[in-house]
Amino acid sequence: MAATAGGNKIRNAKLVLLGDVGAGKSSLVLRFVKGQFVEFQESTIGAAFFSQTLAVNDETVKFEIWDTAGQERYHSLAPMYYRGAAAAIVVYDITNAASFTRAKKWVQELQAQGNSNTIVALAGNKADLLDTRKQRRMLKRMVSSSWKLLPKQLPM
Ligand SMILES: Nc1nc2c(ncn2[C@@H]2O[C@H](COP(=O)(O)OP(=O)(O)OP(=O)(O)O)[C@@H](O)[C@H]2O)c(=O)[nH]1
Ligand SMILES: [Mg+2]
Repeated sequence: MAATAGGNKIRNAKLVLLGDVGAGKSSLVLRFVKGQFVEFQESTIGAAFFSQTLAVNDETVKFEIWDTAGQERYHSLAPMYYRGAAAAIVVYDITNAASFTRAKKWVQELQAQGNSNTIVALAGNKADLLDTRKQRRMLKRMVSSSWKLLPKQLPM
């Protein structure tokens, strides 16, 4: 932890995003860091680094964000990014069951190989596309299984 000129404490927090290709990891980061959305976001190669500083109570938190690539060929790089992370956000596309299956695998990998202090959150993305009853039913099933998947890490 460091102190700013104004005496505020700065806490660095490593944050990693994991998830299937096209789930929307880069889009979530872009929204968080720049407040923007790009309809045709390019697929990430390897990983991309961003940072964002937020005031939280009397502290300033500097998020050091690793936006990883979902393509399978980059899988072996992932431990480098989630190692030592304060939090991992596992992203899936709520309209895509395969991306949820992939998200479960990421959670299992984090539980098996990650640091036990890392807070793991599951983020269902693309809520704007949830427009049919079939998709709503699918999401309900996904959410109920994520409760079983993350009994401790997901305070809902
Ligand atoms: N409708 C809709 N589209 C989204 C949303 N989030 C992302 N997308 C679109 O989904 C596509 C994939 O998004 P990305 O952010 O590149 O996904 P990614 O998880 O970073 O993918 P990789 O880098 O390949 O692992 C892009 O065309 C985005 O514009 C969302 O909330 N709603
Ligand atoms: Mg990306």
